[in-house]
Amino acid sequence: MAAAGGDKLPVEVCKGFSGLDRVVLREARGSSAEVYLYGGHVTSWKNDHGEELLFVSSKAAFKPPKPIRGGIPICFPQFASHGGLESHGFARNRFWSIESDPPPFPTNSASMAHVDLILKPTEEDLKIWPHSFEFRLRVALGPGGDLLLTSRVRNTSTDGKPFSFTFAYHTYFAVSDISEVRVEGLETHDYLDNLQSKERFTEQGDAITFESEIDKIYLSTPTKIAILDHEKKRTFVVRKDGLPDAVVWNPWDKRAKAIADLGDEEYKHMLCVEAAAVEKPITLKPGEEWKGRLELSAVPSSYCSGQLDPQKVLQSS
Ligand code: TA6
Repeated sequence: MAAAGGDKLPVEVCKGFSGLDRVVLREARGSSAEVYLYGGHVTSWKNDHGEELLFVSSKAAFKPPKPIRGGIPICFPQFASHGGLESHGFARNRFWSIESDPPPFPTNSASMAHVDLILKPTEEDLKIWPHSFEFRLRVALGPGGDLLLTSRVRNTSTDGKPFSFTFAYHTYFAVSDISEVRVEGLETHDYLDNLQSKERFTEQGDAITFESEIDKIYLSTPTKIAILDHEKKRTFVVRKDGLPDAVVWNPWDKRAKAIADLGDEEYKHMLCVEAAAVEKPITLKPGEEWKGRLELSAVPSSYCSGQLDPQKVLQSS
């Protein structure tokens, strides 16, 4: 492997918390990412100044079978409680493997620092979700420090039966102060409000700001969403493909206190914006494959509210 940024390897497998296997990705200009094989879980994404861009709770337990609080949990084959499985499905608390020679990906991420992971069901998994599948996840770090996640789920059943699933990249973004943050791109879209029995509403014309608990599934959303952090003067741009929905979640003070692996005040420094497929489950016949792609960028917020065009921001940065 070629060296990236000094004499460090661009892809390194090492031990993380609790002795769990962890893959570190490094890009020549200094950005980095970390992925735990436990959960296929991205737990760190740093820019070339070494600043952490993802939130991970100080109380996160890196102790199976508990999922890791923060980073990018993979919700599969069920989002939240939309089905009979444990909340957010089981992929986030299974041990994934590194796949050294996966079938070719449609994207050009092979040239970047990347790792390919694979999850297949165990006999125990098949008892609770009786469907054979292969879930391939590529995590890649772009030359400018962008983080790219590509998921491919294949129905490998031999019984001729299709299966359906829901999915989310449950991304926890690190923010300076939730009260100073706005999300643009979801205005005027319909959403299901988890705090109001999943009733359907339409979002008003303004960007979303935060002053209390929020747990909404925005439906049929655009492929680009921006999270503006005024205090940090940073904008996250979320690009997604194959993932029509977008979940926005912050537990706020009361619910945060009820979450054992989240500090009481930590809700102020996190915001989940989750590229997802929830409203319309994905159905795969045997032999079929689904792809869901997430691309995250962090750029300086060099524009005022109301002038947001994430594409322009990226081009001018
Ligand atoms: O994505 C939002 C959500 O489904 C919320 O309802 C909230 O419970 C959150 O995920 C965290 O779920 P977890 O199972 O990780 O505690």
